[in-house]
Amino acid sequence: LKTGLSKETMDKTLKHPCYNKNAHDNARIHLPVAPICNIKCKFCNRKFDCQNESRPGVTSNLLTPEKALNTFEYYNSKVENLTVMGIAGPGDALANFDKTKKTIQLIRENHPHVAICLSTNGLLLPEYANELNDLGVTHLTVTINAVDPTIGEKVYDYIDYKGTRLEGIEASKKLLENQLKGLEILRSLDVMCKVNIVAIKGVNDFHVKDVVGKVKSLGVTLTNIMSLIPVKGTAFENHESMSKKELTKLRRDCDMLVTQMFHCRQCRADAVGKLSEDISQAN
Ligand code: CLF
Ligand code: SF4
Repeated sequence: LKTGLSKETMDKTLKHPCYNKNAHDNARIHLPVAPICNIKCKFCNRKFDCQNESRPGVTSNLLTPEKALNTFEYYNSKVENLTVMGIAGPGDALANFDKTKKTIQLIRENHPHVAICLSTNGLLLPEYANELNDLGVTHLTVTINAVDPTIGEKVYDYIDYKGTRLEGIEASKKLLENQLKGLEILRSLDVMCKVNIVAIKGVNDFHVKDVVGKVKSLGVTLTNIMSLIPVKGTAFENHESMSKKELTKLRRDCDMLVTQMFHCRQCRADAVGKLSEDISQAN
């Protein structure tokens, strides 16, 4: 565990099925309130959910913050041990800050025992890190696919930042700068952090260990390496994915540096239940 966390955040971490594999009987719900994204990953087809935290190929129904609270309450009465509310898209949680904020406030007011979990590409993290902590966010995932902009350039097409579109190396430099700055700020706050990495064969797979080492130096104590799932209509449409064996080997190698998740399900942005159940709100 990260140091400097409050007892409340540590207790919530124990009941968080992604952060603690022993919490397999605890459930999480993703509330899909964040449609917009402010970057373009080359593996993403925006017809689907954010691949930084989700399995592609399915789209979630969008909810307003008020509907999200109703949805939470509906599932809270049906699903046992619902201890985590996550916002994981379908776009980026922070690129839709007003909706994300309102949803957090509604859940916090009505269900203070629930851990609040976000996932983001990190572009706006320096701007919002302190406010997220004040809002009561306890868990935050940043997806970082490269810590070398020349590799990042092969993963990202562009970013939209403060009204300007940056492309190529400029985009990956700025994104990386903000991701690392964001993690640095979170280090001193009461937020448990995780870094997700999408491993792409021949593009960044050989570099994943460097990403893990870098975020370790910023105090991150858990990382989650996921395999690229090639999606139609993207630059990686016909790209070969890593085999299960290759992914396990990479995770094991990196586990020497930082604790790895071995049980990620690449959930949808509207997943609900235990990680083992694999259901969505559309089912
Ligand atoms: Fe959701 Fe992500 Fe929070 Fe978990 S998922 S926002 S940390 S509550 Fe979990 Fe799903 Fe893997 Fe994500 S299994 S894709 S790691
Ligand atoms: Fe797509 Fe997510 Fe990347 Fe945005 S951050 S481009 S939604 S994969």
